Amino acid sequence: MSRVDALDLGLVVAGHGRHYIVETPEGRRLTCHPRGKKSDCVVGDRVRWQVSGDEGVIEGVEPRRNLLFRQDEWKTKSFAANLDLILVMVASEPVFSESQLTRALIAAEDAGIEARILLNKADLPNIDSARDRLRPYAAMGYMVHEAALKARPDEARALIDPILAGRTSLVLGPSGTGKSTLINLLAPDARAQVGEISQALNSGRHTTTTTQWYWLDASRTTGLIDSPGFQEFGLRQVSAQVLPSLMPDFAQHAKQCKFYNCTHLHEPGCGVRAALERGDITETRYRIYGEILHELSQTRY
Ligand SMILES: Nc1nc2c(ncn2[C@@H]2O[C@H](COP(=O)(O)OP(=O)(O)O)[C@@H](O)[C@H]2O)c(=O)[nH]1
Ligand SMILES: [Mg+2]
Ligand SMILES: [Zn+2]
Repeated sequence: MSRVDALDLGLVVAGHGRHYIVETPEGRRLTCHPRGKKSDCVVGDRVRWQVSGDEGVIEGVEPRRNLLFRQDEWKTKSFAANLDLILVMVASEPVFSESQLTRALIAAEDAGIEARILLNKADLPNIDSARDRLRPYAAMGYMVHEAALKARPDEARALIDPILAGRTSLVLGPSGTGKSTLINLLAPDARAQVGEISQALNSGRHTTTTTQWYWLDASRTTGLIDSPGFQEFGLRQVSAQVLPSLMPDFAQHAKQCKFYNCTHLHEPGCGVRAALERGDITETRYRIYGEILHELSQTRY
């Protein structure tokens, strides 16, 4: 057993800058600081730590099962690690961006994590157009669920509880879609769980500016992670060649392409463009593919 293996195990439940909140197996929470760059960690990480005064020092991070992150030209932003499910939330209002949705789904595919879509605010009149825009995502194989978290909370719980039970899930989505409403519905003691501590980490600000872990059950088997909204969702971690394989509607039709290295932009005998002509791939998805491919083909200096 190495020196680090002999240390206590903990779960990272919140983080901000170089401060982390680590939870012990007994459920005690304490502020920890990483020792050196090597112990940089994210929410969901299992870490080895030891006491240092009334705080803790993180000495090492256990190997990760997976890591969800986004990467633009200059920086990498990690969402969380060791996830079973990514719940991408959208709503009938505000109108959601299919580009953001697609990017989140691609990042999940790339990280090897199951993703589902949750459409909220089913009580509002705009629901029909939101539903229409999500139909292609269901057709390409994603589970698409619909709820009215605020208007019909009991019904929403009955739908969502079994999906999350016993797993670690990350909620992702633009602000205003109902992420906090979901957390407060499923974790009624949400404030008590991380509130005070994150208040300290956030220096008193009220909106979600850090990623936070909530337990949904007393036996602490079901974890739900809330993350702050984001503007950009860079996918620089993905190589241009594998991009179509991370988009299920493209992957399916790319098998028919004449050239194995088809970019689906202008080659003859392209199965993807044939599917686009038939309407089996939507104009929107094809446009988003082109935009992401273009980003990934930019030279980095
Ligand atoms: N009409 C309607 N409004 C909702 C529903 N769920 C949440 N909201 C409202 O949408 C707004 C944003 O919700 P919030 O949970 O703060 O979203 P967040 O920014 O994703 O955390 C709030 O005013 C909520 O009351 C719903 O099912 N129907
Ligand atoms: Mg919120
Ligand atoms: Zn092609």
